[in-house]
Amino acid sequence: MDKFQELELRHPCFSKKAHFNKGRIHLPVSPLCNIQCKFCKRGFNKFEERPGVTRKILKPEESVEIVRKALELCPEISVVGIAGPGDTLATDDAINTFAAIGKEFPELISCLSTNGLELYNKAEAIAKAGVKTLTVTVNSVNPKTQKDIISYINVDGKKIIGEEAARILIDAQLRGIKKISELGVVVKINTVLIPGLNDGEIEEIAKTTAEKGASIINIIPLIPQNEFSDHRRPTCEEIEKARSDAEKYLKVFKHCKHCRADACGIPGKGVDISKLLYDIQVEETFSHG
Ligand code: CLF
Ligand code: SF4
Repeated sequence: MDKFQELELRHPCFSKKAHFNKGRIHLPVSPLCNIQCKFCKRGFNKFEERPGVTRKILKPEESVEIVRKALELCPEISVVGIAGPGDTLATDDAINTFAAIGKEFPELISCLSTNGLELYNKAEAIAKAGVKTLTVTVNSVNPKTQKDIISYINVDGKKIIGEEAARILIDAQLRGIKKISELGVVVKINTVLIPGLNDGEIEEIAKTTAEKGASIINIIPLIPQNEFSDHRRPTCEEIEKARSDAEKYLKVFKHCKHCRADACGIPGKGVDISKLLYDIQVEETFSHG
């Protein structure tokens, strides 16, 4: 059995079957982001079911006990993911967390989700921390489109905007995907489908990322919010078209649940047990997968 076939049995974001009988826990340890996507609205609450939302930020050292508790409540958990609420590589919290989790629970699959800006720079550290699967959100490989999806990026404390920012991000993502794939990590692509912006580019995104080593893609329908609150969601037909465009080059995962940054449980069963893990009062004050 090859590495991908094994993931199809054990990782709920790699196959329909595993999605309905395997669990994942997300550890919300990454507080900051190094770019601004125009559709992103991060927040803290306990009711919204979408990326970028968490009840709290967990400290890396609190993670081991949270995972232990989660496994008691849901022994089907086979994946520990970190997907926010900010970018997992904007700080070292995610890498440090995986290093600790790997020592304590070596049987669990470590899964990281990132915008990819720092992926090339941190690839060795990611592989060394035991990450086995990694998702990069690639919304365009064309700087003229990407510049309309992001407001800015931050590199070494410098804010960069426009096409220059878009070019740097795309270049970092593609170099990062190639490098981390060569280090043996299985790469999944998440693409937010934005009608009128990138819907004609899905085939190109899949072809380009497959050439760099990606194995599978997940098309995520836009949730209109923040600067994109006036945009519309893609229709079911548009989502199907995007999936069949992508399928020419990559396997397509079709069961995504837009998980919160602190989600826990078997995604296909639709029951989130994270409320049982975080016994706290939160203020109502919002990734990645
Ligand atoms: Fe989490 Fe993402 Fe890993 Fe899965 S979620 S970091 S690859 S363990 Fe999965 Fe949730 Fe969709 Fe993400 S259903 S949002 S694709
Ligand atoms: Fe950052 Fe992810 Fe939000 Fe984009 S979607 S701004 S990469 S946290």
